Amino acid sequence: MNLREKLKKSRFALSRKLGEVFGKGLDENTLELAEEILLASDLGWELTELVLDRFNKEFKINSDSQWKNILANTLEELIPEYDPWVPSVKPAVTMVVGVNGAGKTTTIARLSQMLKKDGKSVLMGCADTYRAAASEQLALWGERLDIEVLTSIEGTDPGAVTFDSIKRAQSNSFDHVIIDTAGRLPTQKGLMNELSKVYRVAGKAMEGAPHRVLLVLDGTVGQNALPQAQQFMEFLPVTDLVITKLDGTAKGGSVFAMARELKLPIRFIGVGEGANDIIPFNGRKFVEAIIGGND
Ligand SMILES: Nc1nc2c(ncn2[C@@H]2O[C@H](COP(=O)(O)OP(=O)(O)OP(=O)(O)O)[C@@H](O)[C@H]2O)c(=O)[nH]1
Ligand SMILES: [Mg+2]
Repeated sequence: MNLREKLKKSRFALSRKLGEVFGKGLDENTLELAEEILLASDLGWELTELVLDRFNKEFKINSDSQWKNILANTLEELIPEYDPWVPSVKPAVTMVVGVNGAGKTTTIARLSQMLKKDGKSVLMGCADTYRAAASEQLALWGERLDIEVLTSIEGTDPGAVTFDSIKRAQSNSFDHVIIDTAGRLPTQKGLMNELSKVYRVAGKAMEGAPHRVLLVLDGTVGQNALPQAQQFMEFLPVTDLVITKLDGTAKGGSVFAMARELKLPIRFIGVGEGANDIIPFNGRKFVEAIIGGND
């Protein structure tokens, strides 16, 4: 997969535009224009100031590679290398949460496929018992990717499906269980309490479960997703982030703001609608894709 191609909107909005500004030589307008571009790519106020400060201090010669190096180094420093996300237990239980339409179900299907390709067995459990079509959607992915699914009936208890999924995975020696949950807004307190309950039920089915709680964020929302993410984190011990739809946005800069503000590992990013359009996130590669090389 060509990451640079997938992230071309962000690349264009950040790197290409900055290239144009710096290419004209340095004058008093340069940094002001750079500021506008950095803010538009959703880097956020603090990070934008940080980058401008570096430009101000370090930019001396008018060479293309120099501003790129300054920007790339500054952004790369914000993203540490992460430990592996999969715990060494069997089954490893992952719960996936987020607001409506963020890309949870798609992420689960793609993640399961990735694990399957890695030789792992996966059970996808549908604890989204709200939407009539939720179970069918997951079942369809299951058929398509040849991955087992535990479906649920609309209106039933999401905790029950979670419990059954983990028990089935235990008795059939699955490596992974990934639990899909219904989309909800953190302001919907009843639904949020229900999510906490699903979390607790998982722990009753298997000690220590769920081992990972992935919060899926819609990348097109950019930094505006931050308060929502923080509210989710108040209800649940979220362990990792997934940022989807980065193919459809010029706000790729928000990834750095998220990493900085939420202090959680960004594990995967979604860069398209296809079954393979999820990739393990790597800060250096991400920076390279939106800044590195020539256009
Ligand atoms: N372009 C693009 N589209 C995506 C990506 N990830 C998900 N989508 C699309 O976003 C839409 C919603 O995805 P779902 O996986 O159903 O989202 P969800 O969070 O499960 O939604 P609810 O269960 O209704 O809360 C679908 O049309 C997906 O194809 C991505 O990385 N890029
Ligand atoms: Mg869903």
